[in-house]
Amino acid sequence: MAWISDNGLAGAVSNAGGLGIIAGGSLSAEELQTEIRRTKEITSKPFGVNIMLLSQNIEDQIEVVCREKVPVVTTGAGSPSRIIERLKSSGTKVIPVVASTALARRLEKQGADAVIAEGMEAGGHIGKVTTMVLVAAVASVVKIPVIAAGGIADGRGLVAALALGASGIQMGTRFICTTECSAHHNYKERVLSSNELDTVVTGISTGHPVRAFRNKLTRKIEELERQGNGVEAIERVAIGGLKRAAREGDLNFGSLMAGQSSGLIRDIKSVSELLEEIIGEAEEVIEVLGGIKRW
Ligand code: TUI
Repeated sequence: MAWISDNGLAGAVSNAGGLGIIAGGSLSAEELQTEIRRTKEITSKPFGVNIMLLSQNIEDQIEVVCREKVPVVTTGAGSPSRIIERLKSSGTKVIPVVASTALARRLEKQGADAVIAEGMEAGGHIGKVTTMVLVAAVASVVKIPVIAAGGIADGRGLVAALALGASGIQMGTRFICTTECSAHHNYKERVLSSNELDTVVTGISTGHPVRAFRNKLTRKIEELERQGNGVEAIERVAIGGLKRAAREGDLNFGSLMAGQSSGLIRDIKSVSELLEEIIGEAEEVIEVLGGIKRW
């Protein structure tokens, strides 16, 4: 969640018992170091950094992560094969996002500590398989823990993920609507007012599918794709879009990346209240399910 998940949000999630993740995005080494050090001031609990594998800065980011002894790295938008060993040798646990069983199997062999099986309900860069199918499929083929992601925003989703064989969940969109999230008010309001049909996937024709709220930017990208334009033309209109959305609150030409779970999100609350609520809901669902008998 580039430009969204910073030290304030990551620190709050770790303090509340989750594993807060700082978005590496396209941060420079210095910027990432600042984020990491501020997170360490907020929390003494483990936290992580996400390395987005399409970023230009990943070599610099890896150096900082190793130097700062960051406990966990998650990766996204590609295969982290070439960076696993370096991270592991500095004591960092590596948890890649996978969008297929093939990659999950390969990364388990290469030493991944767990995998995040992220379905196409998620926001931002996505794969092709739904969470319901991907989590079950990945959990069937690896022995390392599987974390479910994509479309999960409440206790019902948590229990469903556990039923599919996951050991835990990752949430992105739900954390936008927390008091500790620094995203622009307009972004939060867009999540709150949306329903499950308000996101669209652009970029399929270029091989970089991205889910975001439908707006003037996504319509422009769709038009460019229809006309057969390639990555460069699309990048020209999309560049800086995430920052425009998250920092300036530009609802028209910002890239408001969000998952389909935005249709489930109805309030802004603190991270600790949110995690308490989700666990409470999950406990209730488990109790009801425990009472269901075969007829
Ligand atoms: O990475 C994400 N979400 C992102 S990255 C991002 S920045 C961006 N902006 C514009 C275009 C592209 C990226 C915004 N949101 N989520 C994790 C994720 N990883 N979802 C899906 C995947 C994935 C997909 C394919 C991981 C591995 C993979 O492997 C393909 C292969 O090469 O085997």
